[in-house]
Amino acid sequence: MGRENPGGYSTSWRPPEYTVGDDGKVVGGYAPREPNNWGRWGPEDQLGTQNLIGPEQRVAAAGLVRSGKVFSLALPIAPDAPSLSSRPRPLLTPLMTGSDAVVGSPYNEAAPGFQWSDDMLQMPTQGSTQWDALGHVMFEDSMYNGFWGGNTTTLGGARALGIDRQRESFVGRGVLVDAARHQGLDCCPDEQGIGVELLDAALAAQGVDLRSGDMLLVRTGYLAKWWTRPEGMTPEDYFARTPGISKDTIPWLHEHGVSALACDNIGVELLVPEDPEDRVLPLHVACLVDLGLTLGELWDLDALAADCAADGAYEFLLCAPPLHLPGGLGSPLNPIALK
Ligand code: UVW
Repeated sequence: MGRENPGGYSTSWRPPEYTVGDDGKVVGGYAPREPNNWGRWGPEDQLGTQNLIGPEQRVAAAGLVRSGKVFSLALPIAPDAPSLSSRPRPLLTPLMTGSDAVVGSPYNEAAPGFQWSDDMLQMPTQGSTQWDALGHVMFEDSMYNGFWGGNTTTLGGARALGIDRQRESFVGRGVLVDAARHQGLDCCPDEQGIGVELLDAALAAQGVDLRSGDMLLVRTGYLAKWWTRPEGMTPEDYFARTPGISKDTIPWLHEHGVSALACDNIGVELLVPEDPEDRVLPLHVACLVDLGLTLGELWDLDALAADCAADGAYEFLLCAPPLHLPGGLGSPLNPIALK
């Protein structure tokens, strides 16, 4: 990768103009846009907006559990579930099964009468319902709070901003905005930018407010279209037309103290550029790099949304920690909403 041609391949290279300190942070490099949270929770912070959820917010969120209803917001981890073509399908491989026990094997011979099955899962950490780690995205070599993108290596994983840093995060008040139902639709229109106006109107119609530390879930309804897509439609064709969160929400997310944002689409934001002059995936850069605001993708919000429409309660306890995966750049998870 040559610095004369950012993003492209070149045989030439020159050192960057910035330096990197012993703390792994860039000096004299990318300056975050406003709004940003760099330094807000200290120079070493790697939790970002999850700092907005403290004991007080968790206790209050626990008080939202009234009926005991539980909703899994996870897609099945399965080869036919939606994912980018660049991410290999999940592969569940049996390592030891009941058949081995019944037919007989050296293992079973060594433990007469005791029988077991186990298996192995291989999948991209972003290959299903997921959180993006704060280290998932960098801009001009920098990540959230000024950490250098070079802290992540193929062999070493994320030495800063890995998903393991947030293993005790994402437990608090969840608020659902059903952008599709609010418009009287099963699914938001293709390529619709879900902006501040629509979010505010839906929240008002749903009778729920946003409080600092809330995790905001926005349902577009687009996920259901995957299962009924025309034959031959590639994942890329399907994803390209996704409705998504508009970049005009960036100051709004910051002002409301949203601590995480998850959607039922592939990239949270629109994949068609709203403004061709702007940087690529502007919401990813603003949330993950500037604000330290974690993004969740491919969340299945349909059952929860149907229940919210039925009982009128769009707030709940959300318990959605990632796997304890040292150096991981994302994590699959089974988010649970409790009402
Ligand atoms: C990228 O933006 C590259 O991936 P994702 O949509 O999983 O965050």
